[in-house]
Amino acid sequence: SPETTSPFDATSTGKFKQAIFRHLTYTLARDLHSAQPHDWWIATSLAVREHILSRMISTQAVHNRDNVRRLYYFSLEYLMGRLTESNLYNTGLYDAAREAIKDPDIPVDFETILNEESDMGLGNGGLGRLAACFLDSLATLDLPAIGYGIYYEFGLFRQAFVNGSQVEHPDSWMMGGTPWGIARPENKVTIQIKGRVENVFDDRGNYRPRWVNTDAIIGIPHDIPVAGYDTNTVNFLRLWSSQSASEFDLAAFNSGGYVEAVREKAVTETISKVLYPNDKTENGKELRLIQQYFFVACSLRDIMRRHFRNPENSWDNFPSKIAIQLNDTHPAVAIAELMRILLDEEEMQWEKAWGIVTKVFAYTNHTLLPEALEKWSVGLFDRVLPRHLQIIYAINDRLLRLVEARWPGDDGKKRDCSLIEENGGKSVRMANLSVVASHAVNGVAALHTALLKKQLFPQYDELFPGRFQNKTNGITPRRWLLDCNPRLSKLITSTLGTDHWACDLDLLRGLETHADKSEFQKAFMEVKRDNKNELAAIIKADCQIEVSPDALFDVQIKRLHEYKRQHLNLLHILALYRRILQNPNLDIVPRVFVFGAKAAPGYDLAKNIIRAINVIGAHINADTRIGGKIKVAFLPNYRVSLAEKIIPAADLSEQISTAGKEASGTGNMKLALNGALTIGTLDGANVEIKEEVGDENIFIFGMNVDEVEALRAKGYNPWNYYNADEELRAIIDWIGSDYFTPGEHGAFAPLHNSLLNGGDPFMVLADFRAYSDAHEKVDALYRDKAKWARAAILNTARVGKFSSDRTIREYAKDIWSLPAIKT
Ligand code: 26R
Repeated sequence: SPETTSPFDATSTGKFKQAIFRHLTYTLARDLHSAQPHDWWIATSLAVREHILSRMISTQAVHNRDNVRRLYYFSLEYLMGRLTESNLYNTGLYDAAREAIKDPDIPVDFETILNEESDMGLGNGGLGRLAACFLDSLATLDLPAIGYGIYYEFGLFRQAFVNGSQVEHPDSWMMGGTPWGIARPENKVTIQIKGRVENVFDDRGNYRPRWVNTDAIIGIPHDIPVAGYDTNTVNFLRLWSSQSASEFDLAAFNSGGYVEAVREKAVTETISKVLYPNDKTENGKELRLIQQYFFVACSLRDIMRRHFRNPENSWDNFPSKIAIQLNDTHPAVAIAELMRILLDEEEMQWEKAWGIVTKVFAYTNHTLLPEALEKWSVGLFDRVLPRHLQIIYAINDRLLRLVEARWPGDDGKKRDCSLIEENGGKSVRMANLSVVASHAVNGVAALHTALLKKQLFPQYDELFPGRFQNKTNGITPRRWLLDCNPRLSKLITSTLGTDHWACDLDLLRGLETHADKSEFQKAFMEVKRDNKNELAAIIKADCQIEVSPDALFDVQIKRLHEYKRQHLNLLHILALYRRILQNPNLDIVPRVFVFGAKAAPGYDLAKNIIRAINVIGAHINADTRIGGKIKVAFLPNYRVSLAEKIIPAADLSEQISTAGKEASGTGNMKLALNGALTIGTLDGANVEIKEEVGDENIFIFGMNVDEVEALRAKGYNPWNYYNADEELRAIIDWIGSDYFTPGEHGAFAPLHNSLLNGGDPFMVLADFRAYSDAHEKVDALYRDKAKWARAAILNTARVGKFSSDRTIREYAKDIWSLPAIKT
């Protein structure tokens, strides 16, 4: 039974304790009495790190000795969250550590110690968190893999609210040192940027361009170990920080320009300073392109060093040993860099070089939104990477010849396929480059992949049949159930009689037979209630709002974006508020609306929506006339560690994007796994969640993709909905008035305007009535405690498909051909 299989006896607890004290004294040079909670966190982390590092060394020794095929995941973002707790769980040392810390000489409790850790927030949202879940699954499945990215000194900004408005603060997550990043200066590399190309021909008349007058940048790797769950495999994430290669500019130095010389050096070092906080396109920002090139150039050098240090290896077996996955187009310049190395440095023939490149690379697309597709103006590209631009043009020439052969004389097809967009100024389309140079291109949910083929890249789907495939996203069940929801985990383990579900999530289907048992329903909902009480305490502390665990916790947590439609949620809140004011005896289920969302700093409408939710929420919370029937809590600084508190406490999961706009979503999976019911559109992975949990256990509403398209084609006019719906009209007028912001006219004008005169691009008004009706069904079901409990249980029981283990197995089989290596 699970109770007796725990390997953590007094010995391991004792050893763990010794390790903590040893690190406190000999690594941190701290004395027992002066040690701060932060020191205890570092000492605890170093105690578990020892175990992880010895496994990492042996894993890597086997991978290197056996010259195994590896996957290299290239991503500008990794949203890792906290590492100490998940590493304790994955290594099986959690119980030992918790017991060790009960020692009377340790004056802080376990939770306080774990709370000392800053999130490693090196990502914006879905794409970055997906990369982190994938690393966990890769290691857990014993797949040889290395993640590559940037060691940003500042991750995604910390969010505060001032008068309801978002203000950004720097996230100095490294301050005070992190035990998880291991600098490897011995593996530093030097890369080149800028300069110009000299067109030289060799004796035989071959074009031998020379890239000259470049600036040199040094990359220093920092390794974050990634320990699999319940296995010896430890992979790592290698993140680069930039350093100036040139010593101080001596001329400036000697002429008294000391400060100027040092500043010059500092510019290079800004490359790895900060994560760009946008999830819409960052076109035209030179530093962003330099970040992308810096990290892929360093990573390719590192891959080559590893490959060629084995004398058996050559370029001929390079593609059989190396698979590179591009996490969106952000690292796509790697394609041009590998071509440059092969053509210019290795003097390889084009066809051979191109053969290697296309075998090595595969590309994942994460968005269909046109404003998030990366494009670089040819002028900027030429300034930063002149030789790479030439190579992209050369790829394009060959591509257009292929297109001409396939569709003779068809200029439209050429325009669609070209890597260069010619709209006034020319720009490089990074998505097109990625599709053309990859042997596999995947979308992240079935619907998304279908739209990718049909809407975004029909020309390439015809030109390269079979290249596009689907890989529905997943989440790691370790962090998103086992670690974050210990109460539910314990209940599941005792009910199933095994804890193996954490690496075989389909086992949760075994809960189905318990879904109708009132005993189990009671236990399941008690877990939920305890989790809601915990979240209520956080809401009290962070928002100064009292909420009751009897209320339905209605949760929307994700980046703030028009297409995600937080403003649709707000309209519903206003409708409820108005209905209660009109009828104070209205019998509704009390609700707490929980929000968590950061807006890109330059995204004014998103910021206005945040302010509207905060200000209107505060007004509602303070209105004694409504007897606390609805409360609105917008938790500041949404991040991974906060998600881990919110998700286990959620009753209802808001997944309400305009159909066709959310590629997949992964929060939807986390919430369903933790027993929240979804209210959502037929968008992204919601479609597949519905298929798994069954129509009765999800609230689907609104237009589907075809209906959205038909309405758009017909000519969408939000005024029609405004005029036809009395309640909707009253609410929108409310937003447009200064009712919630006395004396401050037009406070929500950007929001108000986007819904009406701005044309309501995401069709909020069109879906409002269906959304409101769906919420009435939610209300009705929630009143029936047994029925709700049953549906919640069935959500947990039936979403095993969305384990990132399943996703990674599919990538390993269909894209990477990557065998597992048990070490
Ligand atoms: C160009 C740059 C500024 C940029 C564009 C877009 C930077 C970041 C993004 C974020 C996008 C690509 C993203 O996070 N997409 C999300 O990926 C998730 C994982 O696949 C999906 O679940 C989610 O639906 C999608 O929005």
